[in-house]
Amino acid sequence: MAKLDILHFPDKRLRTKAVNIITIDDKLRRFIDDMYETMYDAPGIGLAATQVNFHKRLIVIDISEDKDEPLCLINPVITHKDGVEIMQEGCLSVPGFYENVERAEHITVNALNQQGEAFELTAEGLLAVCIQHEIDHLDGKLFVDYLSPLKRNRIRKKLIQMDKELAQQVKQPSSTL
Ligand code: QAP
Ligand code: CO
Repeated sequence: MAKLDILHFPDKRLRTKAVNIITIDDKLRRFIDDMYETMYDAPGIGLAATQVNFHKRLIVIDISEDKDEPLCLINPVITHKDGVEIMQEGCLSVPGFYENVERAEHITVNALNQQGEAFELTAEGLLAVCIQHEIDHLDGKLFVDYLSPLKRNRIRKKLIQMDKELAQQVKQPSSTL
């Protein structure tokens, strides 16, 4: 198992549209395990392959308190949406920022599991919001896209600064200061 690096907004690679997965084999299943490890370690409740620079349609989610309800969706497609729900969202690709976003309250989604079997899921509340947020990633979309340009630009500038400082810290580890 390995922890994967997470891309941060405004990295252009987060804008890539992911393609459908054709072959579900052991190599892909090992990658899915790495995605779970990365998400649980963060810690986060959802991670899309796009965020770890793998541009295929795959997401992992676990919204449970005890982190023992993993959910993997391969080639997810939302077939039904209704209602409106406003929830505060965050994102591992936008660390430290949380804003309200409006999404569908109830959804039905079709996907494949890790064995390549098709299944259908209906969701509401946090799970419904999380699935919509993660599928957005696969289409190159981020929650900050729903905010005003002013808010989005503030977040962009702060994250560019933060990542610059992080890169400096890596070049000058505390032991050499
Ligand atoms: C998407 O996001 C989501 O800023 C998943 O410093 C979030 O797991 C959907 C995280 C909320 C619906 C509601 C964010 C971790 C995790 C941060 C996440 C951070 C550390 C975000
Ligand atoms: Co996200």
